[in-house]
Amino acid sequence: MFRFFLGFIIGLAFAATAEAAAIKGVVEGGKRIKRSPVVVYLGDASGEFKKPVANPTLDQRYMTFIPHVLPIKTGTTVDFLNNDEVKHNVFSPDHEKYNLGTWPKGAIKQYTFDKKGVYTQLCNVHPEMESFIVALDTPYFALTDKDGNFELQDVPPGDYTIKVWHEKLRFKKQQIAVSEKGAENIVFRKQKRK
Ligand SMILES: [Cu+2]
Repeated sequence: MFRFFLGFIIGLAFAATAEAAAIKGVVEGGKRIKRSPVVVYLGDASGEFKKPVANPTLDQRYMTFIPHVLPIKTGTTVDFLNNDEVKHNVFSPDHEKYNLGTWPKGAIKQYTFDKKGVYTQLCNVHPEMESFIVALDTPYFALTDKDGNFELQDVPPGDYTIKVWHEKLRFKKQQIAVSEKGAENIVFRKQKRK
């Protein structure tokens, strides 16, 4: 009886995971991807999606922004936290443009990204500081690891356009079919210069 019950539970678990699966692949970009990761994402998704439990943070630490690239779903509020002994400023020259001011260690400012797009983050005290917030109209996105590998999780089966964003490199979008088992070996190759 217990075995039967256990089998039933495992069966349920499988049924639950079969509804959404992972898309795995690699972006071939060499050293540039080691320096700055790629955002991999699916084309615009409609529907209601859960907001992250906690706001993602863009740290100002060691005289730099951490992380260098922060993908978010539109509607997300980002916390900008100064962790350095010096004051930092945060502004973006992109889209609606904003300047959050200049603040000391331990203080947080916030900004909510309602429009999709790439927002360059800069500090007017330290011109070498730069990072990117990528606001997307989809909850299906991931950053590549240092070797360019990515995994988009919990994607429902269907046909999608999969795209990538990198601060320097450009890649062609692809049409992919995602089954209940997901999709594997999606490869983005660097575009040859004409
Ligand atoms: Cu600064």
